[in-house]
This record gives sequence, C-alpha cells and structure tokens, in this order.
Amino acid sequence: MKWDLNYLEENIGTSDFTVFQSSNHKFKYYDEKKIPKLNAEFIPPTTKLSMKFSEFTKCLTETKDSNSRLYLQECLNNNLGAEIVRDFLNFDWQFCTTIQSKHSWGPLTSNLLLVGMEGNVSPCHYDEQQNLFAQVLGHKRCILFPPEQFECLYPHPVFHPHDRQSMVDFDNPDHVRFPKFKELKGWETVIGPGEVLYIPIYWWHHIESLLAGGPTVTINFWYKAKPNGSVTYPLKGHQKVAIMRNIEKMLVDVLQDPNDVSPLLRAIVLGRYTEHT
Ligand code: ROQ
Ligand code: ZN
Repeated sequence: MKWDLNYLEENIGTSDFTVFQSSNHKFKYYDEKKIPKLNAEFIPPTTKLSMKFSEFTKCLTETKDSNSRLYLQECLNNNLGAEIVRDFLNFDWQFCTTIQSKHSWGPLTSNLLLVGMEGNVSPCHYDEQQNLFAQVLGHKRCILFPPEQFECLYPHPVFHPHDRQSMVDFDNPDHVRFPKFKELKGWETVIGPGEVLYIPIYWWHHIESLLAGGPTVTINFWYKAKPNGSVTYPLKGHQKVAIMRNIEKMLVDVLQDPNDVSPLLRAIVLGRYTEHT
C-alpha cells in the first residue's frame, strides 16, 4: 500500500482533520458530550485540534524531541482527494465482506484513519463495534484482553467522559485502588504493513506505535455487532458487560445526578450482595 505520509499529503486534499495533541505519549479518549453532564471537574488529557493534512505533517517534523505529541484521527469521508477515493474503492472489500457475512455482522459504520508518531499510546479501552484494524505503515504493539477480565481493568463509569476506558494507568498502576489488575492476562502481538488485526467487540485493547519505528498509519473498519438473536445461557462475558452498562445508564437516568449512582450501588451491595468468606 502506497499510503505513506508524502503520498497522503500530496493526494488527501485540503479538508480539515482532527488531530489530538498530548503532552505525554498517552492519548486517552474522552467523549466531549459527557463532560457537561458529569457534575464534576474534568480536565481533558489531550487537546483536540483541527488542521490541514499538510499542516499536520509539518508539525510532525517540527515537534520531534519536544513533549508535544500529535495523533491524527479522522474518519475517511467524501471530501478527500480523487486518488485517495480511488484507493479506497480499491481496498480488498472482498476480504472484509467475507468476514462480515461469515459472522453475520451488521453494516460497516466508519473507517477511521490514524496517523501517529512513534511511541504514541492509545490506553486500554474497549469499543462497542467489531473492528478490522488494518496496519498500513509502521508497526503497532497491540495487547488484547477478553471481556471476562472486566474486573481486572476497572473501567470508568458509563456516564464519565472516559467511559469504556480503563482507570488503571498501565505505566504506573495503583495496586491499592486496583488490586485485581495484577491478575490481568492478555494476548500480545505486533502488526506491520499489510496485516489486519481483528479486535472483537467488547475486547479490551492497549495499542502503541513502536518507539523508534517512525510514523504509523492505520485504517480501521468498524462494523455494527450481529443483531441479538434469542439469548442462550450461560451468558457470555460481553453480554454481562452490556447488562452492567444498561444498569448504570438506567441509574443515572432516574437519579439525574451521576454523583448519586455510587452511593446507591454501594447501598445495594454492601452487606447484602458482598461475598463473605
Ligand atoms: C483504536 C485505535 C487505537 C484508535 C481502535 C490506535 O482503539 O479501536 O481502532 O491507537 O491505533
Ligand atoms: Zn479502540
């Protein structure tokens, strides 16, 4: 695939791209829509910028060795240059569609273009869609954890801007607050150009662009989940995660104030549903 930074800069057009800026190597996602509802202070860990692709590549070369890192993350859309659109149409759609129909996934929803600096990290989180994660340039280290390890990963509350993200800082885990993090076991791989990693829905993933590996380019293919059929028991880990998400959503809905959710849940659990050994 010819999508290196020069080719992209020449052909991608002059539309605006979302670029996140971080003062360290971590780019922890946050949902802006959830900030006003939080009823607490939230300091976004990254700054969201908008710039032309050529400005981005210029910043990439200029900001080397500084502590201002950049990560371009923009959905492929109709406003891109003709060559890029042609390349897009020439993707191996047969490959994708075969997997999609074999597993009865829903429709493709989006393709996110990711252009990162070496060492950039997307901290551990899960998504609510199936993902074919196609590496185009450079290498990424990917660590995956099944949904069953929910208890080891301590996600933020559903109403929090960091919903779906682990509260544990993998660089410096707080083992007192997050004691089960020690029990976490995952699957690790490094993917390079031409390789596609399947990241199943609700599977946790920590992804980093290898240090000293140059810039990275990835295109992901997000698909809606398979529509729910009749439920069979025992429930799977991801179904239990979905149930927990719904309970949290219902509680914040009726209680109105997200700060009231935790005391209520604790009142239910403490002394009644707590396991005594
Ligand atoms: C990811 C991406 C991670 C943004 C996903 C990365 O989490 O689901 O495609 O940095 O490549
Ligand atoms: Zn993800």
